[in-house]
Amino acid sequence: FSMKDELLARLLRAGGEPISGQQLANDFGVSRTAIWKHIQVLQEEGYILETVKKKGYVLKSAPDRMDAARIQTHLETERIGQVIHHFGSVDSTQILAHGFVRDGAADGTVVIAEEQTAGRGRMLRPWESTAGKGVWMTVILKPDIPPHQAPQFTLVAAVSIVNAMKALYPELEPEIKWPNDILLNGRKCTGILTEMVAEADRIQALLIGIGINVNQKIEDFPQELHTIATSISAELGREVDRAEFVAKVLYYLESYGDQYVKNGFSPIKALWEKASATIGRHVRATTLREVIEGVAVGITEAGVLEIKTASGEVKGVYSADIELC
Ligand code: BTX
Repeated sequence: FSMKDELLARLLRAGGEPISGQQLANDFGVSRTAIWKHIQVLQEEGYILETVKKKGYVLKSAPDRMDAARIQTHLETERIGQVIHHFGSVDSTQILAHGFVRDGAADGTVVIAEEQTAGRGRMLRPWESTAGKGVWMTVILKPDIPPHQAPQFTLVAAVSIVNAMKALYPELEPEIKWPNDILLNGRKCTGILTEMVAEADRIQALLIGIGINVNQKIEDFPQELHTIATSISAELGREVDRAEFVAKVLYYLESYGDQYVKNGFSPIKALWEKASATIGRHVRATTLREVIEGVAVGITEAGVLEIKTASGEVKGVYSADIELC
């Protein structure tokens, strides 16, 4: 971790008590001036720090940011999030994550940004990623499963996010729209984009891209999203701590991801169906080849959506846009 992160972690742990510059300098093996420089960087980022004479630095207040040290104070995982690369503004965490994978990133590495200027959804659609308001992250996983089992990780991620929302904000009733949307009161607040780097028979890495609208007001979204998008805070009526929320998402992602790899898809499938807004509904599925209308009857062990058409035929859909009719 960077020295800035270590310093921030120390200040957070001190819980409002001063820490002396000399002490920090000794512990990090650097000069007091070096410490002072990092304190200045934190101040520029919005952390309010006070210098108490003869005693040292005190952290008075922290802005809503997702610095590694902030997420890690809440983290309950063994692997996911042990390495976090946090950025201010990037084009897309997904693009950066591919670079980290090429450089041999460890299983569980998280790439997270305050803002994305070229966030993307499926089929290269744009993903709106307002600065400082959402969770824009890519989690790099290296599960020991064959490539054909990778798509189910989108559903594992969806179940994880739903459970993180329910654990922290029990007032919310998140629902999953197959395969990768999470809705609050019928509006989209989350998108998931799973990409894979693989050889013929083994996964080298999964890149689970997660975009969650957290603290936006409806006016913060561009006009075309006003009627279809929402955020956690718009539904709750208050702002929330994004770092705490990210830690909870990572916790469930590790626990359900491990469960999937160990015990197969059945337990996840049950959780998914419980949170589903799709099953039992009349849907219109637009795939690259055709439009299928009917009642969504369930998902298979492979995560495929099954739709029963008017003629009684059950069709499996691997990838599509779903409209709930
Ligand atoms: P998707 O293709 O299902 O959804 C994209 C569509 O959703 C857009 O065409 C637009 O209509 C709508 N949309 C765009 N932005 C938002 C938003 N903020 N809230 C609600 N609706 C929106 C979903 O693709 C997958 C999104 C993954 C995003 C993450 S963020 C971290 C990572 N980096 C990156 O570039 N992508 C992923």
